[in-house]
Amino acid sequence: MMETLQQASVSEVIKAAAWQFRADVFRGLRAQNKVLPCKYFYDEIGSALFEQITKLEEYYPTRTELGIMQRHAAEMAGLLGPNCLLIEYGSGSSVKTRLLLNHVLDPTGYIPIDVSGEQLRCSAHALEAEYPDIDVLPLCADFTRPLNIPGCRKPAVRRVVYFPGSTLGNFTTGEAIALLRQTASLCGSDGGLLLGIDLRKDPRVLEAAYNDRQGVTAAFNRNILVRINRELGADFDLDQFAHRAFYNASRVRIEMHLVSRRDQIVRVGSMPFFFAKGESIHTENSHKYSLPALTDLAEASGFTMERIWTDARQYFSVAYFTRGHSVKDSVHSERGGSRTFLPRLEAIPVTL
Ligand code: AVJ
Repeated sequence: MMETLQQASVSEVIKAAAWQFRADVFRGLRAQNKVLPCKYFYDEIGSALFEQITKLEEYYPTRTELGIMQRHAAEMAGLLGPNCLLIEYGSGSSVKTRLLLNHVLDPTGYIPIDVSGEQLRCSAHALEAEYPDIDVLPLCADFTRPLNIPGCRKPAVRRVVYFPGSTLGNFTTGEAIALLRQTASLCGSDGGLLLGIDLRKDPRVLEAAYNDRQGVTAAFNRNILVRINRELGADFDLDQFAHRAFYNASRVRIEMHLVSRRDQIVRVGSMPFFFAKGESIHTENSHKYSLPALTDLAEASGFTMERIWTDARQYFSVAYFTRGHSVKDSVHSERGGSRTFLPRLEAIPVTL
């Protein structure tokens, strides 16, 4: 059953988010090497475009991860154990989550977290109907910010964060470690992290996945400019920015850029920004991991690698990290409130 959370300042939260978007865009476009944070891809249109990407022949990650989940969800659920509170980072359409929820024994609750409010509301609604015994408590938030995890009716034995979709790949190593350390603290000493992450492979396979023939990825990339045009009153000419995605071997990542086709001035509100011909806006990194690199990541973040599942081609992996015997941490009490606190403007509990 879904509870309705009371939050006095939802409109304030929305205003703060809009202000943050403007600040991030201005800072990114003023920088020496222009950059836009990839989390801003996911407005309603961007989320729909990403759903389309996941169905492309060239884009192997989603269906590969789904295959791993289909094959091993029961075993994963066994490791998670009974009565866990499942928290999901970047829940999107929650397709993979269903595979887990079908096997986890009496979860006390499911907390999907996503920046895309509309999609979150829709998928949480559907899940609530499908799993009437589970408290579904969606949070519209940026999961890199401190989170206040709402309490459920039943106390949880452990908190498990499910972080699928290779979203962690969007973070640099330093950012990834910071996020996972925060996650370790969020889920406590008995907690776990189930992480879905893309693996290193033939660069031709990688580059094809981000340069699909239908141009859906190009549209997804340009949509961030469409969003800036609409929400910040800018005049980006979409035809004057080329989609570019390539494998950066030394940094082990796919990079996406939007490259200016000519010298041009773009106005965001009344603020002009100059683009030289060939100058790029760096819009996304998608880091690719090796299995040893994943173990290192776990260790650097206060976790222990418990188990790892991959597909036959070793294209993608799902890893289960626990707190093992690493950093000591206090035990969480579901009722006693969490160690992290909620700055008022960080998260919108979604009311259904
Ligand atoms: C959603 C972060 C997994 O990095 O592959 C897809 C997003 N960008 N095509 C990825 C994306 C271009 C994606 N993740």
